[in-house]
Amino acid sequence: LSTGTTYENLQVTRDDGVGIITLHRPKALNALCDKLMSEMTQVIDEFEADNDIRVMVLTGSGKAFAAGADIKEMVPRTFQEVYQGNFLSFWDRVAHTKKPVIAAVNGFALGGGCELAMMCDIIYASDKAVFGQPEINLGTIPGAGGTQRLTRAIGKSNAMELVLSGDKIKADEAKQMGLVSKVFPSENLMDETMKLARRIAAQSLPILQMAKEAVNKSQELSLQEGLHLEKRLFHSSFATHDRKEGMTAFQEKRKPNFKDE
Ligand code: CO8
Repeated sequence: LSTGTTYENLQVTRDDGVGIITLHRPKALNALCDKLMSEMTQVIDEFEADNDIRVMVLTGSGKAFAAGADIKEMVPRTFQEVYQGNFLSFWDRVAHTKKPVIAAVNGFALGGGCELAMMCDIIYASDKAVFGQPEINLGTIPGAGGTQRLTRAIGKSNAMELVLSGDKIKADEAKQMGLVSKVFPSENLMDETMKLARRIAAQSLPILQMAKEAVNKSQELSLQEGLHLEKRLFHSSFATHDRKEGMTAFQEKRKPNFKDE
């Protein structure tokens, strides 16, 4: 990442191999306007290509993670424009990152904000987080995974209730449904997220990527195909230095020295 690059809608920092992207558009609760999303795509491309970055963290500033797509920007758009221009098609960049991504949801994660969090690999939430797919109140439906990723995460009845009613849920309910993996007091959220990020960053990157690929494919493949892919990736790990090192270190009762090879 070119040092000193400033973004209109993001704060970008690096810490110990962890690349942190903070959505920062305070006047609109970090609503996802086109500019914000293209800036985020650019930063993710740079982090992906940067050998010093091993894990990414996505969070929001102030009382929101992201309050959704920018409604004011969408008001005048026509069907022809959004269909022919394939509106939102590039907004899923984060879902295609090979490096692990943790969402630290500190406040509102609504509509596209909830969908963005679900594109990440792990969701940690603060006790102030609020999740929902309120698009139905705007006369539209979720457009970036709110009917698909959400249903896989929390089951049909829960997802249907949120999508049809537009109701919001708090962090503890989201945890109970399996949408988020842990909830922390808001002042501890970033510390806890960074602890996890650093622990993940200390592992072998190619092995992390195999694990991530295998878990993600469970959302798309049949059980037989998924088990087959898992087995092949497991076999592939035996082609690496780090697999040999990890098992040898266990045998020798010492810490492994992974080399990403
Ligand atoms: N778009 C544009 N501006 C917004 C948005 C938004 N989504 N959310 C909040 N803002 C603005 C408000 O208009 C307000 O600006 P102003 O002061 O200029 O009027 C400012 O942010 C502060 O908001 P509020 O005064 O409303 O703050 P409150 O604390 O009273 O309420 C809420 C917070 C409950 C979050 C409320 O702002 C709200 O309901 N926001 C809209 C939530 C919503 O409906 N989101 C879904 C949007 S549709 C969508 O996301 C489609 C998904 C497409 C895919 C995206 C791919 C990643």
